[in-house]
Amino acid sequence: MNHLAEHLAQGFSQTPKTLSSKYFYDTTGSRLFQQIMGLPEYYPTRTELAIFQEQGAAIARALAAGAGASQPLAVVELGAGDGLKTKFLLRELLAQPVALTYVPVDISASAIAELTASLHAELPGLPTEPLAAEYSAALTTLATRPGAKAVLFLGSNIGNFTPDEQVVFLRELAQPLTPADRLLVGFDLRKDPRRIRAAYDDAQGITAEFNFNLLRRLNAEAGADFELDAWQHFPDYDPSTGAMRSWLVSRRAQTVRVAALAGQTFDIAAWEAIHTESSYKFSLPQIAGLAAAVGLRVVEVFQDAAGDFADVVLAV
Ligand code: AVJ
Repeated sequence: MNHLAEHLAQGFSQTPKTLSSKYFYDTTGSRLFQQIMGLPEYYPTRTELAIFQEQGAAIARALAAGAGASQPLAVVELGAGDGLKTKFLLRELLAQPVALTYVPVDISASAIAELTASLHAELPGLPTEPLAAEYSAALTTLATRPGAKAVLFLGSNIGNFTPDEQVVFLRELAQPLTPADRLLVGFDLRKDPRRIRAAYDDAQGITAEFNFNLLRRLNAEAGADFELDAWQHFPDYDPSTGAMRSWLVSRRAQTVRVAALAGQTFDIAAWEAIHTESSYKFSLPQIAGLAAAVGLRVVEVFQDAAGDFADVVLAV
């Protein structure tokens, strides 16, 4: 039994049925997410990019401050993706008086391969140690690698975790850090709920394709027989909790058969919803509370002028 089939069996035994957004990112999914980042409705990427373009030098100084000139600095990025935004920060970090190594970590092997190639071309002087792996592998790197670390967790990837998981994960990230280390976390901030919802419900239907790709992947890799046109992409935002959630809603009663689960079948009721992603939105007091809960101090907060997004430097 493969791990995707196992995940399906586990997620479909829950109420509501659930699939993890980490399985969005096969080659097709990574390409679709790149398209999403360029959509007019999807503001987070270009907003964080603007923060790096306008305040990159100050962010780089804050990240390198603990390392000083005496020890090497490893920039470990969780969920590096195509690295488009990070390249701006890396250029600024290369201007700092510190010996730099970049360790991009991503669950998508194709994204890591493309990123490595583009870094060799665009930043040939930067030693790079790519890792095609889940976040947990990065935690091992953090605990065992000598020298100072700047850990990057950008793009509001943290929003994919539930509030409880956010605390657990940040605590795990903070645990191996020393006073020389820094953590830079990107948070998408609470704003007009209609703007938030529109970012996950674009007019061109790319986000819907991204969501459907999960079913396509289960068909290809777990031998499932999901019929894509029997499903609807449905995003909803709860402004009281900041929970932006994506669902796949079944348009009719249907039965799905999964070859990799020895032909096991799952009955899905008409208009039953499968939860596929959460993208939590944050307030600044909430971010401060999260940092305090895991024993981190807020060193500096960088925001765009409109207050749509925050990049927060944290330290032990
Ligand atoms: C990559 C997890 C930050 O939640 O905004 C974009 C993924 N999902 N559109 C997000 C995503 C639908 C994105 N993250």
